Amino acid sequence: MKEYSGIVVRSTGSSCNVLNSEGNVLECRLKGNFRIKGIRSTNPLAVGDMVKYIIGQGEKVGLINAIEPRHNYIIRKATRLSKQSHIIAANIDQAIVMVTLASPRTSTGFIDRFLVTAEAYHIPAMLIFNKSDLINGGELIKLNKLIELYEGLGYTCFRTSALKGSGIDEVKALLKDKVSLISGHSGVGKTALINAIEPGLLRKVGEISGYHQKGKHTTTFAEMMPLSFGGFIIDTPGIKEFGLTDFDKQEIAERFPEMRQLMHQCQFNNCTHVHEPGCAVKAALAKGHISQSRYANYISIQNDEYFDEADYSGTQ
Ligand SMILES: Nc1nc2c(ncn2[C@@H]2O[C@H](COP(=O)(O)OP(=O)(O)O)[C@@H](O)[C@H]2O)c(=O)[nH]1
Ligand SMILES: [Mg+2]
Ligand SMILES: [Zn+2]
Repeated sequence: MKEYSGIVVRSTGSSCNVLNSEGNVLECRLKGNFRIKGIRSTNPLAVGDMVKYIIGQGEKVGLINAIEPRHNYIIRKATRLSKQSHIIAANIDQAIVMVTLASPRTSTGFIDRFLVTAEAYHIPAMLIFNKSDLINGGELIKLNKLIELYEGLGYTCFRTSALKGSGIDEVKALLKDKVSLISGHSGVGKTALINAIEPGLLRKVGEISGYHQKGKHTTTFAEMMPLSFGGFIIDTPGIKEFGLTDFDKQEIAERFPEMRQLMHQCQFNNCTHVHEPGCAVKAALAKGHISQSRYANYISIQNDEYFDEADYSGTQ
């Protein structure tokens, strides 16, 4: 039997959809009790996985017999206390967080948790500030300051209005030939953006997946969509938190680029940058070289319930 290769574009656990090199999508199942070494996951396959499969003459469903090694993947714990995790997506080139200062307003806490997680996975991250058509006056000043802050930290920022079509070409250039994960609160405009980038894409994907979307995704599974101009976009509907990774508390400061630069100058090498004397991070904060909101979110992330569990490090 001939072997084919393809990329997983939808995975529901028991079966998945694979896009093959001819551009066709077909349903595949995993062979037997296939296990990937070292990963305790509720779903052995995730969108973005490159697979090999065989399919019998006249058969409708393919059989996956190999998964290419992942160059990265992002996970979510099945539950907070669970040792098992759910793989959201694999082989991601960049992670985009879509935010807005209009409604539903995105907090910097949400933004910074997203960025910290992307840093932990070494996935380049960028921000899209959507609904720019609704921002003016004092809010525009706040938006400019936020963009200045994040650009200054090395995160590319885009301003878009998915509704009016502004900033869309810049986003298309960003997405071209890359696998991009897009995340953000429900209602910020992810669907509107995808529609602006490629009209009809969501409908097409919906038809292939065999479910009908009445303007809204009802699924909680990540969906990977091929872009006609090259590249893939992964929408993560229903996935509230991008984070919950397997890194521990001591690593958090390293995931803040502005702290990473300074932390080696602290008097104590196990400095938590909270109350210790001779802390280079606190000194930079006092001088205004580190933003108040970034520092506050660093403290807040340190206090996240997630990190109270002693049991997490090393488990996936
Ligand atoms: N004014 C304005 N409204 C927008 C914009 N983008 C999306 N919306 C509206 O915001 C609502 C939620 O958008 P949707 O794309 O469904 O958000 P999603 O949940 O992130 O996919 C819809 O009513 C959109 O029409 C924008 O740039 N400007
Ligand atoms: Mg949506
Ligand atoms: Zn310190």
